[in-house]
Amino acid sequence: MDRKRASGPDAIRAGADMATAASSSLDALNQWVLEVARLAQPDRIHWCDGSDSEFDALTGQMEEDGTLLPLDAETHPRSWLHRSHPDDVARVEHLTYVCTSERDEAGPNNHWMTPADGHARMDALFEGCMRGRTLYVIPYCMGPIDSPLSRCGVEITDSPYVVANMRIMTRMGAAALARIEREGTFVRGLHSIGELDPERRFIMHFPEELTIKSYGSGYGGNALLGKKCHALRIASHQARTEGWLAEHMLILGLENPAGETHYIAAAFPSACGKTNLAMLIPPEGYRQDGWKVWTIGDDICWMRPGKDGRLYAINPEAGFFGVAPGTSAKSNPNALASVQRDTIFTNVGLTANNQPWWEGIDDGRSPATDWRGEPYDAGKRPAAHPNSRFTVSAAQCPSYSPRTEDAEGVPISAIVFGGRRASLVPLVFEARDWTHGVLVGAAMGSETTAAATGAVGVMRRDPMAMKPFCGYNFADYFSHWLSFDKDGARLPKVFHVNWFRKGDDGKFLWPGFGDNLRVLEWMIKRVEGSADAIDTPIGALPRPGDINLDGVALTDEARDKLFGFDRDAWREELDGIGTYLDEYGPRMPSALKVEQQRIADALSRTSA
Ligand code: GTP
Ligand code: SPV
Ligand code: MN
Repeated sequence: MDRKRASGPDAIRAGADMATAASSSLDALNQWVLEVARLAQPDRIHWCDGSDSEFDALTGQMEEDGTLLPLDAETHPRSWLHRSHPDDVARVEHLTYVCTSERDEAGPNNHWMTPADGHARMDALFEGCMRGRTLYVIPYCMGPIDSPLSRCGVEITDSPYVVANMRIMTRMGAAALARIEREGTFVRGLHSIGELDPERRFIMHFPEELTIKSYGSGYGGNALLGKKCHALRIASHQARTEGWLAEHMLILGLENPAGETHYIAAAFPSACGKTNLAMLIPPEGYRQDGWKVWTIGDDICWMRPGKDGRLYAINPEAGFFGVAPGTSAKSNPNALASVQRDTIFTNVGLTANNQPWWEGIDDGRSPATDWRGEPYDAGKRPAAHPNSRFTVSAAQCPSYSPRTEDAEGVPISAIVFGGRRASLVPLVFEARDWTHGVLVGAAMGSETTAAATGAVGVMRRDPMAMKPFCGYNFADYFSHWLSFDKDGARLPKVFHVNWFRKGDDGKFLWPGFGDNLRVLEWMIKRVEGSADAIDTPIGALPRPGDINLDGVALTDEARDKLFGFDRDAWREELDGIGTYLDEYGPRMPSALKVEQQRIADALSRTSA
């Protein structure tokens, strides 16, 4: 079958020929492409093969039409800046829907519509929307191409920027198509940038049909459908029925001086530190002793129990779509090294020499142009949008782990939950068992960030960092998590961290970044049984002496707040958690409510 024939003016007719000639497992795909073409009326259809020449042609075309601005070729070879529409700079949670036949399936954590209403609404938007445009068919694989944990999808889009990003973020093209042909199943993602009108924008999911329809945005998680739409919302739904977990987690390997590596998965909400932790460079003394962090993934983790009862994880993605602001040689040298070439930057500022620039890069250069393409004026707006990002292949990261390609995944020793909490929550604590760990995840709170449109800095419950991403009712999701605790399971220990505790002066009390390794070391020693802690009603807390703080200057206030807990304030927190669990009604597993009550009771007893 000559897929090349399907691009060009006769594409739709050629597609029809293909459909009759194709093997049965590709029939459904061809049929769908034809249906979409009939609805959206593109001028051309292009089947993406994922080749270098295709990427070069696409980026060349985008340079010509101004979608991509080439950066300084000496300092940033094969790299570009894309400026998105100023009303299209982040995920849109209020326009994101999960369409299940029963409303309770989607749960109070999702916006809901019936599948029939969802399709009707979206199909009306898609009607004729690709006239004058090319329809790109992107076959992709989430996860190593030969891994049993991986899943395939096909995104149809009219945005070449999306194609270029998907090429970096997923295993895209011929190999994915071959796997789809073999398996006969794939997630369907239909996307159009439409008019980029916030009033005509929806991100809809039909988990029962393994289908996504997204219209009116070209940005990140709204448009790169393999990422949040497939790998979290649809995949979480699949994972529930197939006995695995699809999570908003980084995966890292922590190698100790003895050369042993433990793998850690950590769920922090958007813009709360996953990329940074995944690429951490240990403090000087640790480096000398032989500690090393290996990066497997920075945003999404799929894991399932292996034969030995442990959880094995893969990173379904192949690239990073990372937050630019705050990335510096000091905070995240690995990220900075990764983005020196072959990178697409979105909504960052520019220096006078066409080099990318963002707040916090702190390298002595200064911005000339802001993310909207206007002369930089500090009084007007930041040079880089707070949610500006880089898209780069994971393999370009100096700490990239070869185990990322491991078809079986890596065994997870610890799961870490964490949020952005200016008050109350200590630096780290350990859950006493799996059920307590699930409650700790379910009760996660965090202040909102620029990764989604809406107010920033508002504290909300964001269970397991999945509030915007769980494709079904949270009550059922917590039950699913609890179900992993069964005979033969050797589950990871569960921890909670807070890098963002502030002092009375409003400044962060913990240095964070590389120094977070000190906390990871304690966790791994807890896993191995060689570090101390004190048991408290909220979990096991290290004393300052249990964590290596050599070279870290902490004030008395910092020590008290990072390593202590305020009983009265936690009693209130537990009340809040109880109220939150009750919002889910009788579907909420009783084990979590019993656990919440156990801790609330323990807090009352110790107050006497
Ligand atoms: P998404 O890609 O949106 O899922 O975000 P993420 O969780 O990967 O967050 P990322 O690592 O990009 O960090 C977001 C912001 O938090 C950046 O501005 C970082 O500089 C900042 N940050 C990350 N780690 C730390 C830390 O340990 N301490 C402090 N104070 N800030 C941090
Ligand atoms: C997030 O918001 O958690 C991200 C960026 O990782 S996006 O791809 O837009 O979802
Ligand atoms: Mn994310």
